[in-house]
Amino acid sequence: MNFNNVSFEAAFGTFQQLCESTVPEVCFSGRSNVGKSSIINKTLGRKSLARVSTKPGKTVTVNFYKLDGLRLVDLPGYGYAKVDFKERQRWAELMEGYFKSERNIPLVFQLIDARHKPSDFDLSMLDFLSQMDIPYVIILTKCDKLNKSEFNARMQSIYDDLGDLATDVTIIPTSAQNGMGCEQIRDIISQIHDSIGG
Ligand SMILES: Nc1nc2c(ncn2[C@@H]2O[C@H](COP(=O)(O)OP(=O)(O)O)[C@@H](O)[C@H]2O)c(=O)[nH]1
Ligand SMILES: [Mg+2]
Repeated sequence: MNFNNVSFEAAFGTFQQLCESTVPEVCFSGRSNVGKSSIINKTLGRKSLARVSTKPGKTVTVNFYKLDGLRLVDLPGYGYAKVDFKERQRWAELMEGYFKSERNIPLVFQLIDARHKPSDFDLSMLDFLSQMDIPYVIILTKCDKLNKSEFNARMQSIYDDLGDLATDVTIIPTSAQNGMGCEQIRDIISQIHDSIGG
């Protein structure tokens, strides 16, 4: 698979605007500021394909990237405290609309900040994905911010924290700063690419 064959395709602010699901869509989901755009950039070896936010919670859009016969989807972040009710409503409609419109979604990468236990939002997102029967892989972000003992402790407790939601689920510790875990993310995307005969 050719990871250089990537480009921005489109951004959508409402569910009604979403373009058709013509190719398999591999999603990146997680709360605002967790590091979705950063890990997409690092995984693809692009400095600024996906916009890294300086102000969290600003972009409530679904962003599509074309990648060699697949689509990568940067989903809008959730759970940012300062976003008002209307924006939350818009977020919920966009996400519901996205996931419930018969799209071809072979996998969701669910991002969780490695420095903290999964939030209630993270858990309900995983619960939603399991109920929808959408396969997911968990990406722990910003591992460079942990020292060795903090990192080990987090890796020890993450399966307990997630309980049933982590059964048979791959968990990848990553860093968009030093590239940790990005090769494993590329491998998973490659496998999906190969399985569709692209
Ligand atoms: N140290 C460190 N900072 C990160 C990492 N990933 C993201 N960040 C920072 O976290 C902030 C939010 O990142 P962004 O990718 O925009 O998050 P998004 O809202 O989930 O797309 C930015 O300031 C990034 O530079 C990482 O792996 N390590
Ligand atoms: Mg982003």
